[in-house]
Amino acid sequence: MISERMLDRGKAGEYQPLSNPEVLLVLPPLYQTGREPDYNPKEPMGLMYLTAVLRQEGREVEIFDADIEARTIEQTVTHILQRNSPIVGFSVFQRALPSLESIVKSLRRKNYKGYITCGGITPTLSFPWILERLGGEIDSIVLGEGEKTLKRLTQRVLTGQEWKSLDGIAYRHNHSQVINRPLDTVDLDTLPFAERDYLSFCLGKTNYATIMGSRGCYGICSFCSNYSFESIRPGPNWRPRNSVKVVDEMQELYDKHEVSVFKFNDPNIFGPGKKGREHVVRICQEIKRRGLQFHLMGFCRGNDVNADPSIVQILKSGGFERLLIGVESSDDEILKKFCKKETIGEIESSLEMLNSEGISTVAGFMIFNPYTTIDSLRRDLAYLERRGLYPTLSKSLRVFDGTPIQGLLEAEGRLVKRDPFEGYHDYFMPREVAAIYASMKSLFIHCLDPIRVIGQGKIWDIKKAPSFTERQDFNSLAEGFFTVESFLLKSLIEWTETGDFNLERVSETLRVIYSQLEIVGQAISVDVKSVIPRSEIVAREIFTLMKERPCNTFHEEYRWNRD
Ligand code: B12
Ligand code: SF4
Repeated sequence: MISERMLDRGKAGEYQPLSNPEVLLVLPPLYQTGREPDYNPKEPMGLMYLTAVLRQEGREVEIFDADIEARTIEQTVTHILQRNSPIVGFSVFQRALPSLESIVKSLRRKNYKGYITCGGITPTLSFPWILERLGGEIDSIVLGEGEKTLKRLTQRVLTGQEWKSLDGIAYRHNHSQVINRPLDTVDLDTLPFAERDYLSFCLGKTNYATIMGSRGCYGICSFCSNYSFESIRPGPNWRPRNSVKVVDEMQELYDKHEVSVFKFNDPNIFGPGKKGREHVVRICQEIKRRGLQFHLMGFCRGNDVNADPSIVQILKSGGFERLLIGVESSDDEILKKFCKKETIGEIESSLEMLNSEGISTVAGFMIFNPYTTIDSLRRDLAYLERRGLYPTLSKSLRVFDGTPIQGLLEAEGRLVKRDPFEGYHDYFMPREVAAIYASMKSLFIHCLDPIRVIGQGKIWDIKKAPSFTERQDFNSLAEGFFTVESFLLKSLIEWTETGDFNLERVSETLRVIYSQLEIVGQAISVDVKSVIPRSEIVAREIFTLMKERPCNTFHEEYRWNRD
């Protein structure tokens, strides 16, 4: 059966019956030009869970991850029109908003009459912007976890029933926005295992599958969307799955598809306190009890390792080889502003404990953030070098809607709100720091990114090691990129402090950087000279940025339609 909306859309005689699948779940491409994603192609977990609950109800559902398939906007639209499902649901990251807009508008222009909904962290926290811009084309936005809501929405839409009274959705009505009350919490253990439609695709690229042992995080870091996302519904912010079921799911993937490398997508593998740690202990013990030889990676906070150092051995015995820990800054005052609730000393001690037992660590780090000073840049850089950590340096803290830091910066009078369809919110920064950031970005856009575009396939090959510990080549590649960025950053700091620079000095620095880039290029078979502009061009841009200091924010444009 068709929905009222579908009939509304067509003029008399124009209605075309919509076909199977009943629901098409789409991840729009972040890049609009058909460029391969710049992250490890990961299975779209959110859509996989939604698919699982709908299929459990007997619904015909397809997932179309246009991002990891590197589709253009046009190809994405064509595919959606070909499938012509009565319901299309988009899962949206902030930087995919421009793609969402193009796709949805094109679908409606081309007379797609089905029901369009969307969900995810960005739609949940930035829904007023989406409704304002696309409320005429998109029927509803699902707020928070989607399993229960999408199931009910699908039932109503496909049977032509009224859907506007459903909990957990927002929609536009005439010129106002209607926000229904949030839905109750999903009981994770009642959910079926995630559907694995993209498993072989992702295994082919990265050699690992993703898994979730829990949802949410007990942390309250001010820059993180997770807290706000989880807080829109009643109940605790962190919820574990039954540990035996988690291992059952992993074992099923091992038995059926020989998957032995897993990445935990949990924002934090540990829950709060002793009980929260015991959840991970149980998973590790269950893996060990079954004699499964897994290679595992996950995200966690340092304080959980410090609170009970015996956890390190347990993690190791379960197969954890690598943990990503958000260090963010080496400055305790900045960590306080971030509400990290731990000091750099504490975070370091957790890294050391893990490393001493042979568990490697990857650090999340935001060297450019609202509290960055020339001094903090120097200290952070020294810290990263001392610890042998190689994060990307040309990225700044992004202020997402609904995060505590957004309120904080607004209260400080430093927030420059931007429509998320156009870019990230900006915040005022001292001009000399903003000039350094703009210069780092210049190197990234002109040199590092084009090299990555060409070398992406090779980068994935390097990452496709049989275990996380065997990714030595990738570590040296990360070190190569870091060497280039840190060399420029050090020069920029020095020029700012001394004022002693001119075009010739900048050009000289760029020539050194270009020779470092040659080495990086060789590692990923990229003929660097053929993909980047002459060094004088980049040198001139950086010189001008440093001399004229034209910016007072870490301003960034979305470039996805150009890259
Ligand atoms: C894997 C991952 C990625 C992958 C995503 C791959 C993929 N296809 O899913 C990639 C590498 C692309 C990625 C990129 C980034 N990420 Co990320 N990522 C994650 C991570 C670790 C897991 C996501 C996941 O699997 N969640 C589990 C599933 C079940 O939840 P879900 O996706 O939210 O889906 C549920 C609901 O949202 C909803 N839903 C989702 N889609 C839809 C669609 C419909 C139709 C409906 C009805 C419902 C619905 O229902 C789902 C089931 O309940 C999360 C942490 C986390 N666990 O959430 C961070 C996280 C989401 N990422 C984060 C960040 C900061 C980033 C980056 C900005 C990093 C960077 N500096 O570049 C980018 C850009 C994202 C952006 N906003 O623009 C932040 C928040 C981002 C934000 N505010 O949007 C998080 C929370 C991590 C953190 N703690 O900081 N990320
Ligand atoms: S620990 Fe990680 S997931 Fe948890 S609130 Fe902080 S940044 Fe977010």
